[in-house]
Amino acid sequence: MTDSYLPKDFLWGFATASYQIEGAPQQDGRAESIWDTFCRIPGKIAGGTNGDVACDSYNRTAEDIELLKKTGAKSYRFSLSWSRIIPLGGRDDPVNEKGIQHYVKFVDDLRAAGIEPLITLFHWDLPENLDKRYGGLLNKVEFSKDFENYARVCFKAFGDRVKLWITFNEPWCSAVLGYSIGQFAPGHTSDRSKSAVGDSSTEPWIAGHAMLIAHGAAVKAYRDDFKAKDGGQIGITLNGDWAVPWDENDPKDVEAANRKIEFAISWFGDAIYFGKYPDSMRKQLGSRLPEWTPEEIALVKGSNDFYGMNHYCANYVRHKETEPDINDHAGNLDILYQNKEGVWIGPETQSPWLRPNPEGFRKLIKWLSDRYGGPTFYVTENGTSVKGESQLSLKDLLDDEFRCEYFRGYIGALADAHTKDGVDVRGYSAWSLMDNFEWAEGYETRFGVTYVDYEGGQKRHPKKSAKEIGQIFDKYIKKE
Ligand code: GCO
Repeated sequence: MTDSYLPKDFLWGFATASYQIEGAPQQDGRAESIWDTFCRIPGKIAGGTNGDVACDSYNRTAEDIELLKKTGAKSYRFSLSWSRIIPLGGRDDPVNEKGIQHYVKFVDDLRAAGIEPLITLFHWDLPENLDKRYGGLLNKVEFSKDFENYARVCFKAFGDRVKLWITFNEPWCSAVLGYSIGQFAPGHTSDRSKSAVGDSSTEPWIAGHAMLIAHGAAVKAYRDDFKAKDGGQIGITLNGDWAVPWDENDPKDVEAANRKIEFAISWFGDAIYFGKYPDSMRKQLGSRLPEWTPEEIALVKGSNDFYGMNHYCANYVRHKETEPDINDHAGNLDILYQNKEGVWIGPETQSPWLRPNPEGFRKLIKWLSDRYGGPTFYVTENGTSVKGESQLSLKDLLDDEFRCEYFRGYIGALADAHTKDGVDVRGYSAWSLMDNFEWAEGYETRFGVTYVDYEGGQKRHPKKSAKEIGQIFDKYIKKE
C-alpha cells in the first residue's frame, strides 16, 4: 500500500483533439483547416493518410460517450474545430450554427453521463482561410483579434456548461514543428531539401508570440465578460519533457538540461507567469525573439487560472561546443536517449521521441511548481504508444500491459509529487481515449486505451488499459 494519494474530487479522464478523431471534413458547413491542406503535401504524413475519416467521431459521439462511461472517467478533454464554428475563421466571418449545435449537444450528452467537459479551443487546426488571408500565426494583430472573437463565440455558446477552458494546446508544437522543422502544418521550414517556405530563424518566435497574445486576449475576454457569471477557470496547455544531463558531472550539460526546459516550456511559461522571455533565450536569439510592448505584458502576465501540463517522457541532454545555428530552436544542445554510461532513459515505444521515465514526471512537475509559485495543475495529456502494436493480432494488442505499466508508473509519480512534494494537482487526462490520427505519423502509431478498427467499420475495442486505469486512480484518490 502506498502512502501517496491524490485529492478527493480528482478529475481524471481522457483527452482527444478534433482533427485527430472527428473526420467529416465537409459535414454541416465545416471549411478546411491548415491540417486538411497540409496532409495533401506529398511526403508529409506517413502512409499518405489524413484526417478525412479518422475515428469518425463527429458521427459517433454517443459511442464515444459510452466508451468513456465504461472506463469510469470523470472528465473528457476534447478540442473544438474552429473551422466548424467559424468556417472562414475571422471576426467578420459568419458563425456556423450547425457547428455550434453539434458541440452543444455533445457537451450536454457528456454532462448527462456525469462526465465533466474540458474544452481546448485550439489544438493546431487553424482555419485555412486565416493562413491564406494574412499568414495565420505570423500576424499577431489579426490573429489575436480573430482568436479572441472565436473564443468569445465559444464562451457564449458553451460557457454556462463548461467550467474548464484551455486556450492553446502545446504552442511549442505549432511554432517549432509548424514554422521551423516543417513536420506540422503549415509546414514552413528552413531546410532547402524540403522545399523551404518561410524563414525559420524568426518565424517560430513570431508565431509563439502571437499565440501568447491571443491567449492573453481570450483570457481577458473570459475574465471580463464570462467568468463571474459562469464561474469557470481558464489556462493554457504547455508540452514538455524532463531533461537529464548526459553527463551529470559536466556543469555544461547540467546547464544545457535546464536550458532545454527553458526553450521548450519557459518560453511560454515565463511569459505567462513573469511577463518576459527566459534570459537564456534572449541571450541566444537576441532581437530575433520579439520584444514585449507594455500593453502585451499587461495582457499576458498573470493570464493563467491553472497550468495545463502535457507530459510524455524524458531525454538526456548534451551541450554543444559550437555556436548555435541561426535556425536552432532547442537551445544549442543535443537530445539523446542514452547517457554517457550508455544507460537508456526508458524502454522503446512506437514513437521515436518517447521513452517512458515516470520519475521525470515527478521532477518536472515539481520544477514547474517551484518556478511558477505553486500553480494549480491539470495534467492535460499523458500516455504512450507501444512498440509494434499495429502489427499484433487483435487479441494480443488488446492485452496492452506495457501501457498499463506506463500508467501505473506515471500516476504513481503524480501521487508522489502531490503528497511528498506538495504539488497542487487537480486533474489528469490520459492520451488518449482511442487510437487516432497521430499527425505526421499517420495511423501506424496508436496511443489509445481503445483499439479502433479503421478498416472494420470503425469498431472500438477497449484494451486492458481502458479497464485498468480507473483501478489505478481508485487506489490513489482519497475517498473523503
Ligand atoms: C499533443 C498532442 C497529441 C498527440 C500526442 C501523442 O498535444 O502532443 O495533443 O495530439 O497525439 O501527444 O504524440
